[in-house]
Amino acid sequence: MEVNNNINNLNCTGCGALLQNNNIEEKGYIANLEHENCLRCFKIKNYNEITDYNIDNEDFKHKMHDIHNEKNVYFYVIDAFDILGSRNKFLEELIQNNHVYIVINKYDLVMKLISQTEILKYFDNLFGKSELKNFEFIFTSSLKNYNIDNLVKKIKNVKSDAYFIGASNVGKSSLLNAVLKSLMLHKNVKITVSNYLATTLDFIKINIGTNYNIFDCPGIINDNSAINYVGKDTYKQIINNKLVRPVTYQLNPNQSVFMEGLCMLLFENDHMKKTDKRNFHFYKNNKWNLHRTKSINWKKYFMNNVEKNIDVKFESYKNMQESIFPIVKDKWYSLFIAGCGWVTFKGQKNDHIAIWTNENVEVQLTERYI
Ligand SMILES: Nc1nc2c(ncn2[C@@H]2O[C@H](COP(=O)(O)OP(=O)(O)OP(=O)(O)O)[C@@H](O)[C@H]2O)c(=O)[nH]1
Ligand SMILES: [Mg+2]
Repeated sequence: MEVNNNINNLNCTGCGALLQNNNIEEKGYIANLEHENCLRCFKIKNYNEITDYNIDNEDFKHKMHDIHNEKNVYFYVIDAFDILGSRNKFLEELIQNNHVYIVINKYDLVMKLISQTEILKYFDNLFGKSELKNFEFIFTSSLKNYNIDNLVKKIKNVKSDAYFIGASNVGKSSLLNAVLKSLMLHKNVKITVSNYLATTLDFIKINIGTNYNIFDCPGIINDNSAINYVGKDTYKQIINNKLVRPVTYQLNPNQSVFMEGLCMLLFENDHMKKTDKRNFHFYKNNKWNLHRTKSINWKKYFMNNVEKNIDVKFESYKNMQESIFPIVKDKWYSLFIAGCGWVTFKGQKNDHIAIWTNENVEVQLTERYI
């Protein structure tokens, strides 16, 4: 019996996986040899239903090393909402000497909240401290078709192969679909996109009629992000696809805010008068509920309320850790929790702000974002 492991070395045009009709459990499975898309892409496109495979980040990193050379141009895509959860140190190191377009995508999520000048200043400062040496920014929204023409211009002008890289779910494939649409080439190729992680499975080569190719790359699953600890049925409650509406809490010293079983903001400040208050502005998925509680009871409250709305999958609550940020200067700050969004507040000298979450979830204090 002939086993058709891989059909003339064709790749699925939706996710890049090598097509095969041997094993339904493996990526690239196709039942009908006339189809261009694998079964998984068909299910995503028609039923928004994802088939999970074991995604090997290490394998992807090796592939990135293999394709990397100093001439490549990179379009490094970042999520304007989840900046910390979408940056990746491995990638930034790898491409540090290349020409990099930092594409701040999903700009629609924040564009009504911050001016172009302010957002540019923030990102300039942030990436000025990174490994990248030769970069420029472009703000886009594939959802609103914002600035896609500008992106197309940049792509047409590259003098080398170009790679769309970044974390999973930042919108790399959606951007390339928008580019193809703007060039009226979308009838030829339509890349599969989804709300879930790890949609694109292998490199997808695109040619728009220039001398060079463009590649859509699989996203890296960032292990610093809280998204890794959320059941996929509740992704929608954490991954943000709508304009963020900040929620403000006025906290007394020794009050805490419970953030849906994923983390807790602790404001324990004995140096303050009991009647003093500070405003905390939470930028998170609008569906995500917050709850204020007394600091004395916070751990008990947390344990009693985990997994109420969001299906949190921390293996053990023993692996929780408190990241404390002592404030040394009176000014505005944004405290990011990877995968979740951020909290903006005006800190005062001697304040202590802390986040309690799983030890693998990265928390970072920066200048005020929004
Ligand atoms: N609000 C908003 N959502 C977007 C935008 N671009 C993409 N999305 C959504 O983000 C999700 C992920 O998009 P994809 O294009 O599949 O992301 P990706 O980076 O290719 O993901 P991987 O293939 O897993 O690496 C989808 O639900 C998109 O609809 C945007 O500009 N704004
Ligand atoms: Mg993709």
